[in-house]
Amino acid sequence: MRTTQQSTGTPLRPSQEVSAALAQGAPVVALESTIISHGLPQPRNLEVALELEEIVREAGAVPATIAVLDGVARIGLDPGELKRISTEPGLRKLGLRDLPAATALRASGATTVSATSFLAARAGIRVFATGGLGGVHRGWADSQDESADLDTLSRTRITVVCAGVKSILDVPATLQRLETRGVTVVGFRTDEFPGFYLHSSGERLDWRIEAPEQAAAIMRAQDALGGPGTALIVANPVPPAEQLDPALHDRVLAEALAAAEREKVTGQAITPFLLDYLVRGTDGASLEANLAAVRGNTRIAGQIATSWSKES
Ligand code: PSU
Ligand code: MN
Repeated sequence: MRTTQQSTGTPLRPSQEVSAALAQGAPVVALESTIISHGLPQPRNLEVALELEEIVREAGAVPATIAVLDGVARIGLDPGELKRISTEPGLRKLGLRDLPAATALRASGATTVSATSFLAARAGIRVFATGGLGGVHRGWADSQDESADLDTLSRTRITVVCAGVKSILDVPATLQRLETRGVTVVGFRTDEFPGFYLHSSGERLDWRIEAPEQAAAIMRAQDALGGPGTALIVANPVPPAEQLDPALHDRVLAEALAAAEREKVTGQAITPFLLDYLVRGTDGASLEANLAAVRGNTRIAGQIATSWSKES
C-alpha cells in the first residue's frame, strides 16, 4: 500500500503513537529500515519488520521504525508503510549524509544505522535496536571504506543494541576506531565482542553488564558526566545454539569477499552484496542467524528503554 500524505514542510515526522509516548516519557525503541529494505530477502523482510515491532511491544515499549518517505523522515511507520519499505523497487539506502538530499528532492529510502541514529536522537528517542553495525571494511587501507555508522555514533547520544559489527568487516580495526572515537562499548552477558552471525568475534571487551538496568545506569552516567554526545553500544551476542556454523561462515565469507573483488562491488553496494551472498552460500542459515541476532537485540532494547523511562 502506498501512502501519499503531503509533506507539512517539516522534515521530521513522528507518528501519533510515537509522539504520544515521547510526550509521556514512555519507552520507545527505534528500529532501522535498511536491514528490511536492503539486508533481508523478500517476502521474509516484511514478516521480520512486523515481528520486530511486536517484540518491542511485548517488552512494554513503543516501536518506531524509521525511514524517509517522499522526502519526510518518518519516525514510526504503520503496517502499510512497513509494507512499502519492504517491497518498493528502487528504494534508496540512506546514510546520514544522504538525508538533506533525500529531504530536499522528496526521495524515499531506507535509513542505515547512521541515519537512523541521527533521526532517532533528533526525535528524542534514546534506544535503538539493529542487527550488526557497519564499520571498517577489510582492505580499508586501500578503499578508505569505513561505515558512516562509526562517525555518527561518536557524536550521537543514543544507545544501540547490536550483535557487534558485521563479520564481513575488519572487526579488530572497527573496535580500534570505536575506542579512538570515544564510543562506549559493553558486552551484554559476555566478555567477548559478538561476531554478528557468530556468538563471538574472538575479540575481548573491557566491560560487561548483566542486566538492562545497568545499561540505563550507564546512560544516566553519560548524561551526568556531560562529555561529548557519544553513543553507548550494548553488544548482545546471538545464542551459541542459534549461531551460524563457524566453519561454514568462514568458508562462504571468503568466497563472498573474493566474488565482491572480482565483480568490483564497492561503496554502498558492498554490504548488501556480501550479506546476500552469505544467505545463498549457506542455504539460508546465515539469514536465520542474522534474524536470531536482531530478535534478541530488539528484546533487550525494549527492556533497556523500559528501564530508562522508569528512572529518568
Ligand atoms: N545490520 C543487519 N543488516 C543490515 C545492516 C545492519 O543485520 O543490512 C545495515 C545497517 O543499516 C548498517 C549498514 O548501517 O548495513 C551498513 O552499511 P555500510 O557498510 O554501507 O555503511
Ligand atoms: Mn561504506
